Amino acid sequence: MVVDNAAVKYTTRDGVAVITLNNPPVNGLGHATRTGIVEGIARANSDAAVTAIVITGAGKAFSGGADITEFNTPKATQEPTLHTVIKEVEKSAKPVVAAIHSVAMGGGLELALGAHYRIAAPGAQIALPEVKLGILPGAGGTQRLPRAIGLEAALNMIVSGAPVPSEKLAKSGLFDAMAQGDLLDEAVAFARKAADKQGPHPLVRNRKIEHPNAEGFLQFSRNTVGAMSKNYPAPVKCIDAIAAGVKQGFDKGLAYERECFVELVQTPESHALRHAFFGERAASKIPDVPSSTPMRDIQKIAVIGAGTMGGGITMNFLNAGVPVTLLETKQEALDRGLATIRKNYEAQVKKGKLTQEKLDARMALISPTLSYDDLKQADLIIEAVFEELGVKEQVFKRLDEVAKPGAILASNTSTLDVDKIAAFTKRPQDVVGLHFFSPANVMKLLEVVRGKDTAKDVLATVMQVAKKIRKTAVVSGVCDGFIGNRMIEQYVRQALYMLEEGALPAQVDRAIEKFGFAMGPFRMSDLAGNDIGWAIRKRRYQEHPDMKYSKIADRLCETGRFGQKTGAGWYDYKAGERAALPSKLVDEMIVAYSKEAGVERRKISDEEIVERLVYALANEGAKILEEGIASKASDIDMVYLTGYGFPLWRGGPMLYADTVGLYNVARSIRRYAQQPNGDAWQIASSLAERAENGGSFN
Ligand code: T1G
Repeated sequence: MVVDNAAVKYTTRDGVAVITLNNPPVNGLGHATRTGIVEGIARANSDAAVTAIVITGAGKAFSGGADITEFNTPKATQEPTLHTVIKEVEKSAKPVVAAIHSVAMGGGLELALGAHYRIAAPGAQIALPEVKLGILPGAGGTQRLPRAIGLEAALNMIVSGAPVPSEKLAKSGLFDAMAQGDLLDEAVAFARKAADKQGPHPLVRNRKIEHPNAEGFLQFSRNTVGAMSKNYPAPVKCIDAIAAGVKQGFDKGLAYERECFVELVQTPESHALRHAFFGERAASKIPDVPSSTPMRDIQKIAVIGAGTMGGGITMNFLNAGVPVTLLETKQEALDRGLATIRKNYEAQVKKGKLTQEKLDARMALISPTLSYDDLKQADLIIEAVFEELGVKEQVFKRLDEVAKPGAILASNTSTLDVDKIAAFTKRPQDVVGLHFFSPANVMKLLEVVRGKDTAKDVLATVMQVAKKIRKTAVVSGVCDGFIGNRMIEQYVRQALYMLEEGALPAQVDRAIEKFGFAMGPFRMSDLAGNDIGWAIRKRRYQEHPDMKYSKIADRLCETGRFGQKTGAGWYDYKAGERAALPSKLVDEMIVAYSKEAGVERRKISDEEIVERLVYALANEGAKILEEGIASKASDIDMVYLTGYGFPLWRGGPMLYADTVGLYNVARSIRRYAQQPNGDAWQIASSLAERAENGGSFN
């Protein structure tokens, strides 16, 4: 007999009720699913023909946990809550067996922990990943998992949130059996046998937590984890909830866990982490490119240019086991590029992160060549040659001659117009920008630059390639600097103005690094090379003579202080060291410059520094949204979280502006617009409008 509600299937088989969660894509435990389980348990217990119960999941998961799309909505706490569901499972007079496959995470694992028995298929991912969302297991996981697998193993799983393959937990006490063949068949047979057993069925909650020195272990863990997670409240709370159960027993521990959950789910850090979780997935969805868009078959990759970028790009594909034809114009450049790739891998072998055989296998995937003819069969060709339009023109004209029809031609340009590059070919529909960030084999961010003619299947294809090489791909339209660099330009502009107005490099960097940026603008510039910004500003002065800039950075570059590569930049550097030492000479140069510019230096607070840098990003991001260069605010946040060292626990510039309140952001921007250099603050109309009507970006 089959009784379906929206998200749960109920069938009976050999006297066993099978409750199948059916809430694609991962059987999130939304309200309908939770209701279906409770009803299923009640139905089974009232059916005399039924002796036992199996709970399992349809599709690609047992359950991926609570339905995070319900968070902070009434449905999340609408009865039956997951607590109620698990209580009904534990109270069932007939034995309940959880049949686990593929994924049992978060609330999904907590549901399984409430069952009397658990049987798992090998290869299932088992986790309590709540801490990665800035919360903690909120349906008994901090109380049952330590009782199921022991205090230390449970604490490690809960605090790390990392998945463990089910077979690794086979002997942990979590599973009563591992499936050898068909999981459901074996679960039903197991359930029938369990029904024959007399007496109450076992409950995880009744097990004891054995540990020789629980108090000491918990205190040690709390100190270590506390020190490592200063910007995130959840990890320590996980330990506190576990400790409450150890010290005060299951029920008090459960109540305390609940308190912690309610507190954490409201924190801005959890909001930011959930925003990033969904933002990462939303980025791969392009509004006018349906997910059903057919993709081109990409088997053969070619990279043109074996320099820093070309080498790094190549490594991404080698790491994914994809062969690459690597083209250079001169043998020594090719040899140098190959040597650099090998050196990078050897460094990983030294650190024990890579085996020698893996290194050899990856290097063997490279087909070096000096001839364009070897690119004839490539399905995707990525050029990473010198950033100059004339050079790109030669490359793309040549590609147009040799590349097979349907090959995707991608440019790694970071500043040039992808439409102009596409126009060098007779196939602009096959041209796209793939802007990797240096070091290309490390940085997760990949800006996919969509030209006006770029075909939809090309976009769909490169988004899939990005996923394969584990990049966070964000689609950008064509504009100067695309999304990330266009916004960082306004950020740097404010940084330079603040030097002119009274701040010094170390103060600006310290303030924004305290806010959470991995690196402030001046340390960053010294690392990347001040001459790069200088070249862009020179171009800018030609293209936009109206855009005012503080000339202070040009002064620095005129003295040859390009940063770490010249041993001196905004900071001084001891030979061979990377520590940025405030430079008296540069500070004096800055003070002299203010005088020359007739600017009265004043004390600038850290708060003003952070506001002007971060709001400059949000304001430019708003304009990028208005122009359709980015399709959603979360895309802009993903660019900054994965490519520019923006603090994850603040969720990105757009979410941060929402958190501050756009009304307050607009007020601050208007105040800065009244100050010297205030003409840089042209408030974005969409920001002003949202500020007026209480709107937000996300
Ligand atoms: N709720 C709702 N949707 C979810 C989801 C969830 N828990 N997990 C994934 N999705 C969506 C995701 O947004 C995407 O949607 C699609 O499923 C495929 O995801 C009380 C409160 C399960 C390992 O943190 O780690 O339980 O883009 O691309 O690579 O204590 O998703 O297709 O529209 O990632 O195969 C705890 C989070 C929740 C698990 C599958 N659970 N999910 O990976 O697919 S809090 C988690 C994942 C909780 C309890 C607490 C992964 C996955 P769309 P995907 P995948």
